[in-house]
Amino acid sequence: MQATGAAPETTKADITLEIAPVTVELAPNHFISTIGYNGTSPGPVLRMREGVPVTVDVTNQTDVPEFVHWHGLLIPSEVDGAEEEGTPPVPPHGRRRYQFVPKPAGTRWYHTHAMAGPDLHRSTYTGQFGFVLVESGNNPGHYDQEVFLALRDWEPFFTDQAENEDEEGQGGPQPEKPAVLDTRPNGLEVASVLFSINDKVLGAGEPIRVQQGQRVLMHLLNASAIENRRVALSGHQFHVIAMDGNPVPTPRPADVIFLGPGERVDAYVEMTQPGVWILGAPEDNVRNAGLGIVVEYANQHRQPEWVKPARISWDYTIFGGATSHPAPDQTIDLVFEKIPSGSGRFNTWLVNGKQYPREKEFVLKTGARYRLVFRNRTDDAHPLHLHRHQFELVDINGKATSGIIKDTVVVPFYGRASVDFVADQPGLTLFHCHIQQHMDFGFKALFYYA
Ligand SMILES: [Cu+2]
Repeated sequence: MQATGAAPETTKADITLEIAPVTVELAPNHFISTIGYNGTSPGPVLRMREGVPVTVDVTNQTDVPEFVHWHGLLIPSEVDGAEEEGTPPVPPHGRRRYQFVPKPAGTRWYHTHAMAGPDLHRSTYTGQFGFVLVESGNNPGHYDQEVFLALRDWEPFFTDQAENEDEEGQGGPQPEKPAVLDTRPNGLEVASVLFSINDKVLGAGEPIRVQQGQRVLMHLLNASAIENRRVALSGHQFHVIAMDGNPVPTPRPADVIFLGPGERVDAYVEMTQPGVWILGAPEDNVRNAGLGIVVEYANQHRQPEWVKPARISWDYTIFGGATSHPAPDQTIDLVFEKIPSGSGRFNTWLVNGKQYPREKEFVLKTGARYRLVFRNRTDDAHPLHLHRHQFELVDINGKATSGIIKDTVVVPFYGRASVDFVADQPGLTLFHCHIQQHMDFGFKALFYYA
């Protein structure tokens, strides 16, 4: 394994990525200007072979340093694509070579990992994202076609009107709700009024064309910098087979799929209901603002039909198994809090009472099994991501599960979740909320190895 830039660059790369301004036609005569990969957004689907070394040459045609993060891959800090872990940047108008051995197999993704702060034209607010499919020699299951669907929002803006209608945890147990709530006025949050799946708003692009009797494998990704999202497919059910690229112990149907920023779900759909249907957000305002795509059966020409799903609730644990977890060697409590307007116009986010940067307080022993207890004492549902490792869900708000292996999990507001992981990837390891603004204003921590 060679670190970034260590190989003679006379050898040809397997993959080249160019970070540069792109124009995205979200709808006829509605163009937006952003930054993308190889002239598009999303960038190309990158297919890699599990265990086969890959060389990626990245050129950066912008004026700012960039990082390409390989989300969900178990690779060294030097190439993981996070400044906090010591990955060198792709310099402005420069280039850098990433070399690593992709693993494990599954639906991963790549995206920028720069800071944005108050600049809504930087980092994950731009179009720098795409799927990585790490393929193994194993049979991935039978399907007739495969589609990649990335959920996005565009033209972000600051607002003091919090959008909470989609948050998980309403009516739930709220075990971390403080006895006394902080009622100071909130800082600005980021919102959007224009949504898409891949690069098109609902109805503007080509439909997913299917035939009766087909099984279609859908790779779903929430590539938003901002919000947790749901999608449903009118007239059909999703059959969830993997989360964050990893097969779930109990594959089963779901009317709605819930995805926090950074999360993926692989699901297949049996095409047994001829017609023209809308796959989209169950919230009318979000779907009507673009978050959807048409599914069209052969020889069907009617207007796309939307059918509101019966239930929109989401529960990770129903996809889990019943095995018991090995006892962890150590339990680490992580308490998340918000200081309303703690950074002036913006909120500040604390992990165990402190915002990043912080002391070297989380030091892991190689080979040990850790339990992280996420205590969310805020009124937002946060998608929490651990770099360079995968964790197993232990419980969500006290509901136990096992065998669900993920790299990102949404902790309900005022909720609690526990996850276990084995410290088997020495090197600096970043942990953060995948909502860009939360991460930039304190919601992150570094794990060290002893
Ligand atoms: Cu967050």
